[in-house]
Amino acid sequence: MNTELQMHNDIYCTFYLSPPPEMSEIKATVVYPATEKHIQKYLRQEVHLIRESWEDYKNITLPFIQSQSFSIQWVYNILQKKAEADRIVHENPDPSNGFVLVPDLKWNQNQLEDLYLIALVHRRDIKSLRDLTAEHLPLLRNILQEGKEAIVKRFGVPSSQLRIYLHYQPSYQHLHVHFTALGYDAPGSSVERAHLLADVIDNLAMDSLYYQKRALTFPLRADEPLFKKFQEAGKV
Ligand code: G7M
Repeated sequence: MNTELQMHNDIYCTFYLSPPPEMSEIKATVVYPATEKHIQKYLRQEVHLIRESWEDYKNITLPFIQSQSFSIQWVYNILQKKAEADRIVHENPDPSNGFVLVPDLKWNQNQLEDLYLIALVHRRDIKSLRDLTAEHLPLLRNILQEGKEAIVKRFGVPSSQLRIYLHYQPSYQHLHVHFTALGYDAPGSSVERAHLLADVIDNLAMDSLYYQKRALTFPLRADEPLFKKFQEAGKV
């Protein structure tokens, strides 16, 4: 490796390093054609927290989601084995309580430090955390149990080193669960977005309507149309 000293002071040095080509590979994700929403998603923006009551969900968020057409074709492609079929780590084929576990788009699978998989449910009628009731407990328990087992079997990572959670709001309105290495500060794993699956299961077991009662907090970028809807309703 080529090294060039930039600064030296006592026991502190900084260097410029030029790794050889075989060590400087860059993984690039291409979205083509990208919608305006994709472009906004990857731009740095001012972010605000929204505190969404159940009424806000019904009156503002849900109508907005229903008016949008952010495609989830990639999810259906995975579920129907039209894409990423060779990447499937585990599948429970049951139509109501089954799911597919695949490596997330963000993980190149070269190292376990940033392990990232995603479980996509087979049923198509659950948009997000807000739709979950005790009826979905068997499905959620399957994801938690079988997901952990599949990951330790395939990658040797024990469940005590996994962060297993849902996003609220998710980017894609088809229920999915994130599995990331605990030591990896994965994007979207912060408190304002991540809900641990084990906690979701406990909450639903205590109260079937838990997620149809409580307020949920989530971040929105200032230029997002949903943020404008909350602004218009005087909620921010
Ligand atoms: O919870 P949220 O909707 O924000 O997360 C969606 C997750 O799906 C992200 O972690 C994405 O990286 C992942 N993802 C998105 N796409 C378009 C794909 C895809 O085509 N394949 C796979 N395997 N993961 C994806």
